Amino acid sequence: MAGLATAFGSGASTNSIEEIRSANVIFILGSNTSAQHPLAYARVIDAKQNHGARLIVADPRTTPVAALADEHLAVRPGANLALINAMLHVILREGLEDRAFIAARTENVDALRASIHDCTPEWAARLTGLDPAAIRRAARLYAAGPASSILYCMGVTQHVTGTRTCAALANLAMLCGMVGRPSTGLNPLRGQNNVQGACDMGALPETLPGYVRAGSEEARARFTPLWGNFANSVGRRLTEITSGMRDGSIRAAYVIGENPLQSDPDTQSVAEGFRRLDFLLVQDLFLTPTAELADVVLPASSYLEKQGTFTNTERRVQLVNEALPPLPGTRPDWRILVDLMRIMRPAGTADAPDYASPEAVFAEIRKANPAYAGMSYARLAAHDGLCWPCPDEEHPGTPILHVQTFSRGRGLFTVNRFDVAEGACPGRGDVNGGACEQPGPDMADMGERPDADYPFTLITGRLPTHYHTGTMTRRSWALQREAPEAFLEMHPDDAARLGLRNDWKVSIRSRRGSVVARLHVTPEILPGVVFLPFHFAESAANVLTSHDRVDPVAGIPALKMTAVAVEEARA
Ligand SMILES: Nc1nc2c(c(=O)[nH]1)N[C@H]1C(S)=C(S)[C@@H](COP(=O)(O)OP(=O)(O)OC[C@H]3O[C@@H](n4cnc5c(=O)[nH]c(N)nc54)[C@H](O)[C@@H]3O)O[C@H]1N2
Ligand SMILES: Nc1nc2c(c(=O)[nH]1)N[C@H]1C(S)=C(S)[C@@H](COP(=O)(O)OP(=O)(O)OC[C@H]3O[C@@H](n4cnc5c(=O)[nH]c(N)nc54)[C@H](O)[C@@H]3O)O[C@H]1N2
Ligand SMILES: [Mo]
Repeated sequence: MAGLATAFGSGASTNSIEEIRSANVIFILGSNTSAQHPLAYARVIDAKQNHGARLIVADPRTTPVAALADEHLAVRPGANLALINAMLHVILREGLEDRAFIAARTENVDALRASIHDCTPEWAARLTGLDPAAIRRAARLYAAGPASSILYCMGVTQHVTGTRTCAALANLAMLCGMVGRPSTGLNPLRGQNNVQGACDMGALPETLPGYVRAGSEEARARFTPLWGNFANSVGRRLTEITSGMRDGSIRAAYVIGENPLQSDPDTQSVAEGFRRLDFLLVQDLFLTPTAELADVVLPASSYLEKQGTFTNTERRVQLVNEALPPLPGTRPDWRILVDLMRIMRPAGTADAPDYASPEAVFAEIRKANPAYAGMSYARLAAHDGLCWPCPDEEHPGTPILHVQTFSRGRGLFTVNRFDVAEGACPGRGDVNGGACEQPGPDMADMGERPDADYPFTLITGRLPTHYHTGTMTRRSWALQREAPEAFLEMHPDDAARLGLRNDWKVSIRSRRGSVVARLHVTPEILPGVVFLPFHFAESAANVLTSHDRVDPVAGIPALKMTAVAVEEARA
């Protein structure tokens, strides 16, 4: 969101999923689309097989969507930004840019031009491991369009260069005039069914509903009429919360629908933080590892047992209805929150608001976030959802953003350097010689790079058959049958060199800890890179990952780049 908001003024997906079908070129980065976003993938297949679309996929692994690609760019983990900057270089060098669009709709192109002057495909080849000719072909394909659509996911954002790479992708789209038209744009595939909705509601440390900056005068003026006095201040990011637990600046926590003991990086330090709390409240469907540490657990009802809205990746707000009554002893999250608010109101103050129903909550959402103002439960039901912004009750919703102008007026080209000093040591500021325009503390390196002791780069991620920490999917016998245990993907050359065979149990060790998993030898991953899903508590990938390597702007941990050693597990 930070990368796109800087460029466009809005951090949301620009186009709708259905438009993927009619794209001429689809450029997918760091997304295992068939496994994680099957509905988007169905449109990719249709575009490719029935409408002649060309497909470019950047991924260190030969995922099913990469196997389908006309151009598979098997980029080294952490090097996306070098790839994109080289594509920008080729486009400008060969005059493939959309000059009319740049002149009419954007600003700062000269700064971009100067910044990527030396980012030749040959320069990028050293960092990405890619053939310079392949980078040139990808740049030409993307620029030719006429409608080119970019989809990306966690292989882009879960790196220390995540925000800069998103901003660089915005540069790419603007340079070729691929924004504001059907089947173009920049489409971050949102992870959960309602992560877009959570952001729209202000569930981000820096923003309140509608992306109003927390702590600002605008926030005070906008929300005081709705809420009276409220905590108008910037919060902490995820990794800052767990470090706050460790240093004692956070004493209590209320965890709703999240299992940080397995999903946050560096499990040991996360557990240490949670154990230091004076009070932990967990609200979940199941007794997760996090809930086991709690002082109080509030059992919540599942999505099947409640009413409300979800806002999906294309900004479509959809109504869901109660299909089953809540299990005895559980309540929907909204009801628990409202009840807690009533109990916790300071003595002598007016009654906390009592919302009679989810629809009453939605009525307040419409007031708090103008993008939702024109939506009602009746309209959402009648239209199969509406895409925001939808400012009034006559408005049909907005599947495509930035059609006439960008949310910020002109689209802003940004400088996103990716400079690796030759032979620089890992862990120091060896990438980005401070030339990045994004704010941020010490410019991080490109992640934890391999060395003699930890020679492999570990990517952590997902399987099609499980969901995150597995607290839900591992209770399904059918899904368990398909994927009963963790496995580590490794290239045959690496396995041969280490004398390891398929199906052996191996131990994977990082600077933080070690786990055991079964070895899966496959040519569908780059040599030197290994992949471990994070679904399995008994082989928990986040025991290995690091919490102090984060994107300096967004604070996202570098979950896709951990240096590890692999050896036979003899225990
Ligand atoms: N079945 C299932 N579906 C899900 C989920 C689930 O747990 N299970 N989770 C949902 C959520 S919340 C999310 S966020 C999404 C995540 O969806 P994805 O991001 O698609 O899934 P990941 O497995 O995390 O990683 C995606 C790909 O990034 C690649 N990658 C790693 N490093 C790099 C890099 O440096 N460059 C490039 N170009 N690629 C790289 C990996 O090889 C991997 O194939 O899925 C959602 N959908
Ligand atoms: N190493 C590594 N770590 C990662 C990632 C990675 O790629 N690699 N990806 C990261 C990403 S993108 C994500 S999104 C996170 C996901 O991390 P988490 O969100 O912590 O993982 P989940 O297993 O989805 O946990 C969700 C919990 O919510 C509960 N739940 C489900 N529905 C409801 C409900 O309606 N109400 C309540 N109260 N609870 C409910 C479930 O039982 C479950 O315990 O993991 C992150 N961590
Ligand atoms: Mo996610």
